[in-house]
Amino acid sequence: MTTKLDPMDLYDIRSELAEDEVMVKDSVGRFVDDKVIPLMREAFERHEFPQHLVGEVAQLGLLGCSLEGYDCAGLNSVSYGLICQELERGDSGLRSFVSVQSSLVMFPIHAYGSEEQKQRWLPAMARGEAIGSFGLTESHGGSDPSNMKTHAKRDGDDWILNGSKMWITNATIADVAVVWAKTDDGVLGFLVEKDMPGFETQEIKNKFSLRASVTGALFFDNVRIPQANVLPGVSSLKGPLSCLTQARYGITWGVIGAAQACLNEAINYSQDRVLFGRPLANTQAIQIRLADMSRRITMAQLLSLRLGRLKDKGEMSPTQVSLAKWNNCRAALDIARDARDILGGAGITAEYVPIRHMLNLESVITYEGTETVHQLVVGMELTGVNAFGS
Ligand code: TGC
Ligand code: FAD
Repeated sequence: MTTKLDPMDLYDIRSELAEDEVMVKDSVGRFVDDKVIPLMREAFERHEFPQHLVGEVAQLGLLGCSLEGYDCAGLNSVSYGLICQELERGDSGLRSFVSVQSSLVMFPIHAYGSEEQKQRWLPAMARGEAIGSFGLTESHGGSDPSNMKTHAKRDGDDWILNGSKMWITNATIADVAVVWAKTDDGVLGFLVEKDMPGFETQEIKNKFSLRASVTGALFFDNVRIPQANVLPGVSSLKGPLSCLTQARYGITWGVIGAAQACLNEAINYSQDRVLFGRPLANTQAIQIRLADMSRRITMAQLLSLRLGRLKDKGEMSPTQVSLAKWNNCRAALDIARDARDILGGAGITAEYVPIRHMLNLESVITYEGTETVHQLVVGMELTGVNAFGS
């Protein structure tokens, strides 16, 4: 063998990227190496989201980066994917923050909001001065949002909102929550502001996953919402589900970063660790396991790049996103678990990254549609039969 390949990029995906995409990847990569990785272990251990990073993330233009106008960067979808990949190489919690702000809050305001709503929220959110959350899931069954109980009734020019949402990223730090509720006019998106009377939030404090991210519940007790805070452009489940397609796309890239961090740690550790008179990396069994991680990462990279190019041409289908979300999350979680094992006892400590990524990925494979949900979406495409219901 003559050429030396990049262990994190065996198929030289980098050479498929445009110059501006490489610049985005490298600048976010430097930020993650310098500012994110050094503090994530402690943030995870302390169960704290490093909120002071929000300003720097905003300065880099990463919030709402693929939206046009309103102080957003207007980058293409591949660049957004690369940003997610680099951020999640640091920690899934920071990528989650950017996903929610960009794909689940700024995207619906941009796609379905009034001009006044866009002017009010998008520039402030791009600058990181306002934080958003997205309330779709309810405690009685997140996979089936059509069964939502949260509802709003008209009262003159206002709406009265009642119900609750569970497992909401950024719940207690958000200035505005995009809340999806049933109404006589269909499923509508409400911009619920943090100080509206009757609106309460509560953090979930005992997580063993995504500890460096804020997760919580939202409660609505007769919250009065003016008509001006209702997204006028959508009135069905298509609203929230279209946001999920944006966020799931980013996740397909993000988890590659987590997997790369684990593979990198497993390579380094197995080269240093001497057992039975030779480095672990010199054994056939370990090399096969490392090679298998690399195979899975390479397949995930190729899937996401193809998906991104389709998205940029306006040709990406939700089923294709489901296949990649399922494949890439499964690959990353399996890689993280295997890397943890290659590190032996050391692998259970936060001194090394695999266990943190492994625990985070248990959430990532669950949120934005569980693995089963995405398998059934693909199954429905193949058979034409909806196997979700009874
Ligand atoms: P269904 O009847 O199939 O569709 C209703 C309407 O929505 C349209 N649609 C989509 N549009 C865009 N993208 C998609 N992926 C879409 N899927 C469906 C559809 O065309 C239809 O439009 P219209 O015009 O006819 O009204 O709806 P269903 O309820 O039967 O859907 C089934 C299912 C299981 C696929 C869906 O309910 C589902 O995806 N469930 C999973 C729920 C989920 O993923 N929740 C995520 C919550 S948010 C979150 O986890 C954030 S974590 C963020 C972080 O921290 O990073
Ligand atoms: P359930 O829907 O109860 O699923 C339980 C099990 O049943 C799963 O294994 C599932 O795959 C399986 N299952 C479901 N349907 C079927 C079927 N038809 N056949 C066979 N098996 C099935 N939601 C938001 O709205 N906003 C957020 O910001 C947000 N952030 C989150 C952050 C974290 C850290 C977590 C963990 C979750 C977050 N969620 C958020 C919620 C997330 O989207 C849900 O957890 C997810 O959709 C699954 O819902 P559930 O937890 O109620 O599980």
